[in-house]
Amino acid sequence: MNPNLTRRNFVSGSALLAGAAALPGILRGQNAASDAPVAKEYHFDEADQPVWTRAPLTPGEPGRDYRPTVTLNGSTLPYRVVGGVKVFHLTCEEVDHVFVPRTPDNGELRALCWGFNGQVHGPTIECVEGDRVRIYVTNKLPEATSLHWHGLIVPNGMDGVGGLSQKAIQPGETFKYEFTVWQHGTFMYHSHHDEMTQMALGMLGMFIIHPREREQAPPDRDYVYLLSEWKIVPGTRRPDPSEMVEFNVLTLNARAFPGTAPMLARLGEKVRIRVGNLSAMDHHPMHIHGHAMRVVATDGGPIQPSAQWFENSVIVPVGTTRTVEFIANNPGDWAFHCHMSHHVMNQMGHGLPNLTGIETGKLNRKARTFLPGYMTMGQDGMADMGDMGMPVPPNSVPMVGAPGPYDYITMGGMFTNIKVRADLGDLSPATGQDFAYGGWYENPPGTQAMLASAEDIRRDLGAS
Ligand SMILES: [Cu+2]
Repeated sequence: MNPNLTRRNFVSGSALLAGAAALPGILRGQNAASDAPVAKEYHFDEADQPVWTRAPLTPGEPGRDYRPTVTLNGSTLPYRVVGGVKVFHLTCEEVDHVFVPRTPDNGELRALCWGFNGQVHGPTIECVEGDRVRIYVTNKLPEATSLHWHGLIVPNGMDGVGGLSQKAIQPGETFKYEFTVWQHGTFMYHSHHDEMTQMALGMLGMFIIHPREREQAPPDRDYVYLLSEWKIVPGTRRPDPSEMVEFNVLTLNARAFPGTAPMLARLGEKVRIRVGNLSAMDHHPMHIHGHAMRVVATDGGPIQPSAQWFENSVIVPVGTTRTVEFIANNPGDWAFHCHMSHHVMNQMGHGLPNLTGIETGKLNRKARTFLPGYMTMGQDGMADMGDMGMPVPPNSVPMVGAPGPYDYITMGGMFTNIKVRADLGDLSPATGQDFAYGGWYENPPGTQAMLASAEDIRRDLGAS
């Protein structure tokens, strides 16, 4: 099939043959014609053959064919080109993974997980529409595995479902996957053998395919996030793969706040955030402050401009990706987080007695007779549980937070921030490999919430 056959030519050339079933595609084509800027959508030419049957193009190159994405707290998988094919190598193995690094303010949280190439989650695979890719998968785990390329339209035998489309990869074996990618967008990869165990232990990664035709308005910043959830009992070293309800470590790229690196944007830049969700059980409404996000793509493909919509919280269901874009036109340190309030806490238990509003004086005195230093917590809310320096078991972090520029930040889990600045100065590098906040935003006079003066209260509220 001719790779240059776009939806638009296809429509104009064979609309009479397309029939009623192709009507949505025709409408999409018309929208593309009027609204211009989306790149060609080869994979919507579904009336003919699956896209993987098309001949590959020469391998796309970073810089020339695309601007690489940034996977904060993670990395991008290196490749080499052999005979016109991009060759990748993933090694499945146990990884001693750090969820929250130690700082002067908090202890470390780490656990023995399963990942790829020494990291959790796996490195982001990045390629270009039309690339031929060959991915070697070496299994150094104690059990068999297989890898599925989520959202990619590949030959059945390359789809990676253990038992269904291939033999499972036994410990010590190396399998070879090879296919041509004729899609673009945000996809994922993950174990598809003993998924409950292997995905719960971290065997996930992102798979980004850039359009072959350079985008007319590419983003200045292109961030990649993978959401996941874990059960790590405080003081233990293994995530519990049998958990199906009470997840207590909620992560962005396998890091929980305060271990998440911030995103950065210069004032006026176009920011793209690609979010995949491979949590076991939970959808996550990802919320941004100070901006509205335009939803531009899912793992099914790009959304035509006329069909895109704005959100402040974009829900990313389990097993999907959502890609959003916005212009960073509002300077500050803006929160970006899951809006489920239990997903922005660390190692929270749901079996706590409700002590909100309880008079604790007598209880504390009595309990201290047999538990020296005992103090009831939670009677005035949970916010103090981080910054009071409450002792936590080894290898665990406070339920909430880290010190912020004004006060303690009472958030954990799936929480980070985006620093929008006219001048990024010497903030922490966008690689995000090191744990550093960089500088905090200083709010200009008159733009800061503050204690009301007695005069304010008298003037506006009457007698105080
Ligand atoms: Cu969530």
